[in-house]
Amino acid sequence: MSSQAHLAELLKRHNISFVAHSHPQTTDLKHWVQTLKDNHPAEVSNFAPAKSLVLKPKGGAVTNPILVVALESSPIPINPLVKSLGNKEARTAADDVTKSTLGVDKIDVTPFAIANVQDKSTVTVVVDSDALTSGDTYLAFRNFSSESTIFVKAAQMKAFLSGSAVSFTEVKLAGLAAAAPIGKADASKGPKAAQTPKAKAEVAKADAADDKKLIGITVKKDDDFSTWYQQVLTRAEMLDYYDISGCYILRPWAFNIWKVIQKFFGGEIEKLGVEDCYFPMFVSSRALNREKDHIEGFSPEVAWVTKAGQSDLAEPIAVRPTSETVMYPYYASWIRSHRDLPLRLNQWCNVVRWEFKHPQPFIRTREFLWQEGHTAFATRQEADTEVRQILDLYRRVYEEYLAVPVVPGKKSEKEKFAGGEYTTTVEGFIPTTGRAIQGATSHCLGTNFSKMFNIMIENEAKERIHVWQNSWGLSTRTLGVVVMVHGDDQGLVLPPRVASVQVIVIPTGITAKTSDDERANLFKKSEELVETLQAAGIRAKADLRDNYTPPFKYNHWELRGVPVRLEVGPKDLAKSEACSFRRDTRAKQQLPLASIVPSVQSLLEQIQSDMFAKAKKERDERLIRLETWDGFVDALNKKCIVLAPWCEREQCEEDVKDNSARSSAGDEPQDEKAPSMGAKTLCIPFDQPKDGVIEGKTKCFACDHKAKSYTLWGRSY
Ligand code: 86X
Repeated sequence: MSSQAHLAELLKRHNISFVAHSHPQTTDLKHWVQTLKDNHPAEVSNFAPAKSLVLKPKGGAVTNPILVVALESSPIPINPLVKSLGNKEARTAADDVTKSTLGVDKIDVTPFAIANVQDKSTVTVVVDSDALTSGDTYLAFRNFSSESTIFVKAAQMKAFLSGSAVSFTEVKLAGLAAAAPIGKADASKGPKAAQTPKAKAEVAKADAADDKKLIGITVKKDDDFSTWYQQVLTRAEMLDYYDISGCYILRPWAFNIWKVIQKFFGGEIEKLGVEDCYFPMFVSSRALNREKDHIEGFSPEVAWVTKAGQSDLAEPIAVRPTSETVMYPYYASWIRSHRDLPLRLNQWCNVVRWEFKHPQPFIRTREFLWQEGHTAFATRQEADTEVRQILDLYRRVYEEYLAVPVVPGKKSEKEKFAGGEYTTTVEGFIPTTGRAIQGATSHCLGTNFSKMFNIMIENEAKERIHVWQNSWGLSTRTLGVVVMVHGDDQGLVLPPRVASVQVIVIPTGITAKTSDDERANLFKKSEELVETLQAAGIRAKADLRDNYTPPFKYNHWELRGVPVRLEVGPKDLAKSEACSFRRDTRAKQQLPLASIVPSVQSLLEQIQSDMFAKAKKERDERLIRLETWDGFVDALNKKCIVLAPWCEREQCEEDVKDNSARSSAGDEPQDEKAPSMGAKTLCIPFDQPKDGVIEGKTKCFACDHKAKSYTLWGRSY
């Protein structure tokens, strides 16, 4: 079997999807790269050529190879790299070593060769973090001994490596190379060999810079927002990529925020009389299709289960994209009289919508978590009241917990949920991209669904009437919004109310002269401080790891967005103080330990309200009020949203969208790099300007009709 066929077989066996591409034999890496540039399959337009190299640590066992996978364009600084892994030196492995350990010839090495290794714990795999910045990018792997290339998505390769038992690390190779001393063939004799105190200090500084490169955020939020967002999410350990496009792993650091939202919102709806429940995730096609009319537009997104093992199911079963069709047949059977009302149920669950637009973690994913509330009332008025109560709770989730300002309002006819009577929404804003984002929705379904599902009661006047229904949902999109709004070039910035660690205590000021007793005392005092804070209900934690320096720990917790750091050093203790650092402004302040609890409490509250005020100021500065079309497209291009008087006609809304699209071709943008999309209405804010529309007088900003309301417009997610 040719090596290429072998690789294809191997990938199939591991369920890794790939694209195989034949081309003329290539002579060397450069030639190969050029060949791919000139001629590659259309579906992999977004790809990066990769190279693989096998190293054998010097003095290490022949059977403990290091497999390095890098972008073709990245340098592989061998010695700095192996040193960062804790080895002394290494050299490229000889042909026979490669063959005996990875089961392939040196020229055929790819990361997938580890499938051939019996004891995977013997192999270390290092992947160039630049190769992983976008999980959706295809990596091209060349099989030198054949005439073809295999393309695999970076996320798939990563998932394959993470799922195997090899020790797998990501390293920023370009950063390592930059930090390596120039002109030294042997880097091991470089920095660490420094002898004078000054040279040692320089080395320490360079090492710290190195550490930061490897683990920190390497791009600026304003320069490359999408890479920044991916790096923040993965390096702050909120999320990991998965080997199915559009699906992501929510790690505890993210899930803890979700739990805070669940606790607040769950508690509030309980007070309103809503009860939690759980319905199955599967829907029969018969049930799903009862809602045909408005399902129609959504049907390409429905995921179906068609098989159990190898045998086809008698009937395919859908995975819920939302639960109206799952729940309402049972509402029909449970609701008989007005005494059965109101029926108010909520469930926290996952839903699946197989979208084909560009996925983005938390913001647009194929599976997501949400709560969906489904309620039924005897009267329109009760339903109306609830719609607004729930919407106000959504506003509070964003404003009081996530410190993100939102605009509550009503959706236009074009943007509302087609199955309902009207839709209300809270609209957020991402300043960096200038795009608005729907935060949550609360719908009045009217009697549309009760008519479809025969949900009827006999009212007090003994008339058979259809019940009034609402549905409302808030999803894990919230987590994406909080990251996008507050994060900075150092990483995540968490609002205190949702941070699972609000205060990180770090002992510092330990030098060679510090005695063991002094050091022990510092650690003890740090622990006591944490206990004091915890007793007052503050989510505090001490970082007492002894294998990391204080600056390393500072970076570690800053990247993860912890709102407050307390540094405790011998000098602070001598004065009975701690030094506080706030993540949002980076301001430092000495705090007396005697009053540490109230000081930290008020600091956390201050941070929470300052973060909201800052986000609101930024949003308000980009919310432009216009009376006419003049300046509309210009405002959008300057990353603003616009409040303008509008006639509320659907045709007008479509015209605005067309006339504000930068290019008429391709309406949906791939991501924020393509801000050419047209503007949509975001909502008709409930809070209308004081000097608002004068009925019959004020003109629509976009056409010759009379305006009905001030409406918020913008490019949106
Ligand atoms: C609309 C409406 C509503 C309960 C909410 O917005 C909040 C919580 N549901 C959801 N919607 C669909 O009905 C829908 C249906 C199918 Cl089949 C689909 F594939 C996607 C959908 N997306 C949204």
